[in-house]
Amino acid sequence: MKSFNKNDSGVVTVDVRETERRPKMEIIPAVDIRGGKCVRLYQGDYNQQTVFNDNPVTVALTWYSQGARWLHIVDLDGAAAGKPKNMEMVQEIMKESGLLIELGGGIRKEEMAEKLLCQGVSRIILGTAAIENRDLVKKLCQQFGEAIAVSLDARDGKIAIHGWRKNTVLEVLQLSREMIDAGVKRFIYTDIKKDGTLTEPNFDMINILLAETNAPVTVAGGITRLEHLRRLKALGVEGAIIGKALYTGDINLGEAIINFGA
Ligand code: AMZ
Repeated sequence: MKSFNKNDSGVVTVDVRETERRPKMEIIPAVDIRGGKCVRLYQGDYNQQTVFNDNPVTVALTWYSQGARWLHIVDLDGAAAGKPKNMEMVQEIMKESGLLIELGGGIRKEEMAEKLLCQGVSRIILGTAAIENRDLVKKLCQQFGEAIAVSLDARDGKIAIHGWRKNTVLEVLQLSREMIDAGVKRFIYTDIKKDGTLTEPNFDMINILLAETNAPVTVAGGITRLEHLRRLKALGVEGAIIGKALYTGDINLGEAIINFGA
């Protein structure tokens, strides 16, 4: 793990605390925040929302107590608005939970990315910026390396941006190749049509993506059973993000971590 700091002269420094590669798959619970609450959407549709808890901090503490090290936070208001909207809540989660945080949703500006990483977010996720601002992606990767993840959020194989409300014609593999060229070190792949559906991950696409890229890939969308985690681990994904299945009880986080996690 690395952490970033800004010194009095405004220079960003890096503190390398731990560098070993982790052979195990990281099991990462997801907290999606909208209007300050912990929600899940169905296929990313803002009109199909379930509120699972009024207080995301309580939820984060629960996942921590069950053995999570990382928390995947999506600021859904931020993804729709184009800038983070739930930062107070994210800061509270960081302060209270001790979890390592990966955060996405509305991170589209250099200053914001830098601020978040210096405030203690361990990894930031860029979605829309990967399509609309390649220079930003390049610059951030040069400066922050593995702390930058690009999300490959795809509907029917094509990347979607702006809170998944805008479709593009770009395919997952095309974007992943272009992002590797831009210096991106890790990806998060989400199949939008699987997300929040409690069905199964898109194993076909995950296979293809893993065969194509050497960069670590974390996957999200549709993970509903321990069997899915077993298969994902066998495929060699870096991480598995679980959302709705944790909230419905389809997957018990502690059990998942003991069996398949870091
Ligand atoms: O559920 C959604 N509609 C949604 C979602 N979960 N829209 C965006 N996102 C997430 C992406 C990524 O982590 O998976 O927001 C992040 C990308 O945000 P942006 O603002 O960089 O495109």
